[in-house]
Amino acid sequence: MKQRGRFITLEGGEGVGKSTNLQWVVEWLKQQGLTVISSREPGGTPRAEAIRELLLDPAPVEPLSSDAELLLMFAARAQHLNEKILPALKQGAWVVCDRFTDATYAYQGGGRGINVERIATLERFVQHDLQPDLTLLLDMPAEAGAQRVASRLSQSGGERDRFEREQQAFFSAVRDAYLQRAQQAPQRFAVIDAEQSLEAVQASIECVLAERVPSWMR
Ligand code: Z5A
Repeated sequence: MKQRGRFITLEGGEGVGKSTNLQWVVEWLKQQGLTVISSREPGGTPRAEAIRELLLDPAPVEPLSSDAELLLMFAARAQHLNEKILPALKQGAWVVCDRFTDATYAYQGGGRGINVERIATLERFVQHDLQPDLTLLLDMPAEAGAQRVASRLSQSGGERDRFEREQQAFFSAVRDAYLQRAQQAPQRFAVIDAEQSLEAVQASIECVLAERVPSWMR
């Protein structure tokens, strides 16, 4: 029987560099001879991407309640897990994902103020005992992340999504919740200073990967 693949997630507030570094992590793992797929949340499969559209819609026909937002996050996750993540891990592929359930604790828990016990109940229902093997938390002050997003949007002419329209206080609460999660599970999390240059961020990530990945390949 094939050895189960490993599950690595990238987390952090807006603009911290998750998308930029995700591909770099994938390439690093491939260079070790591993079979790797990348994905993102919310989304990752056609139906889960359709739910993402609902969640990010900057001008919804009616406000989205916090409870509906939470349930849609887990609906998308259930689909993503069953259709993509679990089959890939079972076949021995490694999965690198831009956000996962820590984002729910940070945004719906920290940002929206939903009780963490309710989130934990849904987490158990959808994931059973699945947890990422490693979570790279790219951390920087919320204001700095917002500046990166603003300059990216001014270059691309893109529109802010429903989350990107939130206030600074929301993003500061998100950051605090992420850091609290990292403190609660230090063996799973690696906190990376995302304010450094891209080269320095990638050097920090490489240290973490070089320390953990070889033992998982034996
Ligand atoms: N959400 C939720 O509420 N609950 C959940 O359970 C889940 C998600 C799963 C969609 O996420 C939204 O869903 C998200 C939370 C919510 N909303 N927010 N905010 P998303 O991942 O699609 O959106 P995002 O977090 O806003 O991603 P982003 O803005 O694309 O940020 P990023 O991927 O972390 O950053 P980036 O695009 O790689 O980099 C941003 C810019 O900075 C870009 O121009 C880079 O070239 C630049 N950059 C990156 N690194 C550096 C360094 N080191 N130095 C200088 N410049 C850099």
